[in-house]
Amino acid sequence: MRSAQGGKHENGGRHISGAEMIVEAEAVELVIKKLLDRAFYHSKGEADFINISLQQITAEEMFNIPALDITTVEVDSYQKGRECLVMALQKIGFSLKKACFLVHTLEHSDPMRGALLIDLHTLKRIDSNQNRGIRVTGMDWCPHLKQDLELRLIEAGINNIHLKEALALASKVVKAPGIVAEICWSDDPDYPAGYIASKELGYMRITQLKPLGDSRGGRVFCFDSSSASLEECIKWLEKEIVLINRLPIIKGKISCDQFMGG
Ligand code: WAQ
Ligand code: MG
Repeated sequence: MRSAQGGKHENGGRHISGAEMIVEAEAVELVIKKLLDRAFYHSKGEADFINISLQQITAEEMFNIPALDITTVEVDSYQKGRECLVMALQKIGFSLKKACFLVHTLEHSDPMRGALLIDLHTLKRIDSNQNRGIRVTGMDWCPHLKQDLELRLIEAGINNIHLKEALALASKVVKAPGIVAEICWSDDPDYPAGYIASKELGYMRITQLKPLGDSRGGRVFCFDSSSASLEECIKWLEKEIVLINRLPIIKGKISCDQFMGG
């Protein structure tokens, strides 16, 4: 599902919300109703364009992958959160300059429904769709895991729809050929948290990456062009169907200073 205000996305409408679900055939009607509700009632505003598309898929077409493990870094301001994000990028091998550039790129990105794909060597944007970016599709949790996931997240005090969807997405993104890291914060004005995901860090949430009330958000995917082909990477992100078949390990919460020091 994708929804926009002021007409279709492709005609310049402002992106309101989007979501992906993989369900058994019997659940389709129910899920369409859920997606419609999400499209209509959103903190970013009222949609006047909604597109819901359905595709039949078979078990043989799907890849199964595990969820990334979750760490939460607690910060008391979004400025501190962004410092922490820069530090995390440095921990996985980026220079300070590159790390700052990537965070700056996300800060100043135009609103869109997809992600910016950035080449790590040139620091240039390499996805071709200027207004849309790369839209990752075709991922969800295995239906039989959803209840246990919910219980684990409730127990950890972090159960919400943003996290569940973002974790599924990031788990897929990190497995893409050539992707070294993803950084993200939500475009929902009432959701200030975001994350960095990579093979080494797993899914590292940062409790504040933007001020409350701000409806600017986005995603940056960092691509190493020396290790994979761009076509393969985009095919994985946009076309392959992935089910998350292993629950995340939920590590404890740490403070920003603990993370910076450790
Ligand atoms: N593929 C690529 N980019 C996307 C996609 C997608 N499927 N969906 C959203 N984006 C981009 C787009 O630019 C949005 O404006 C931006 O990401 C933010 O999307 O653990 O809710 O769906 O507590 O608002 C982080 C959760 C939640 C942190 C992120 O993103 C946590 C979130 P949103
Ligand atoms: Mg959103």
